[in-house]
Amino acid sequence: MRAAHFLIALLLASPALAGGRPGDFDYYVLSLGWTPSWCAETGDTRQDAQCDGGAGLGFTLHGLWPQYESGWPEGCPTSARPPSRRQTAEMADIMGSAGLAWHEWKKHGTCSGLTAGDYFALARRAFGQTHIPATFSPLGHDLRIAPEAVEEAFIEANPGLDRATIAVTCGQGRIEEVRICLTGDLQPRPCGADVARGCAASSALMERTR
Ligand code: U2P
Repeated sequence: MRAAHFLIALLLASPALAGGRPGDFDYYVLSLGWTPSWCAETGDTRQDAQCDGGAGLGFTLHGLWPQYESGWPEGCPTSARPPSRRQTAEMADIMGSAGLAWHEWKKHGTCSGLTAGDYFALARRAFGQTHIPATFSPLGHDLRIAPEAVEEAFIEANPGLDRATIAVTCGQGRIEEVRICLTGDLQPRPCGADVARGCAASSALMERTR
């Protein structure tokens, strides 16, 4: 009995569902990562080239994630062919690395119901239609900023976005991501409650672009 209760609690607590059905989801989250934060937390230790001086990366495409109204599918069983090396390498200009493109296909792209080529093309279109506010590209100095101010900057730069369609995340005292909620044809739509719950800190650090 105890074990059954534990299993049910575990399932209810887990927002990700391994083995969803490709194409069976409610909306997309376009996730934009602040590269200087990723570098400080992960990339510098790996000596990743996207963190080198002169790389100039600010907000980059983290992923385009099929979502349920609550939670999301991941690692869907699919007959779609995995992307070629060339396809993942071609995403590095906006994602920072081919490795991330591969990971995002396996975890999220397989749930899109699209071929790898169409999934990457859609992700590129979603990223390309989003205007990065001028203050962040490039950011010439370290900035302590309220997450709401990051949201406001994106709303101002992107007519069609409002507070319901965007969320900013933070961690380790840094702004980490901007998440924008989109319909299947990439129109802004309200985020699910789980995605909308963003950074709870009153402010966080955005380090300058390198
Ligand atoms: O937040 C940590 C990681 O969980 C995945 N995630 C999070 C929220 C959400 O709505 N959807 C989602 O997929 C992301 O995993 P990744 O793609 O980085 O492996 C996110 O980084």
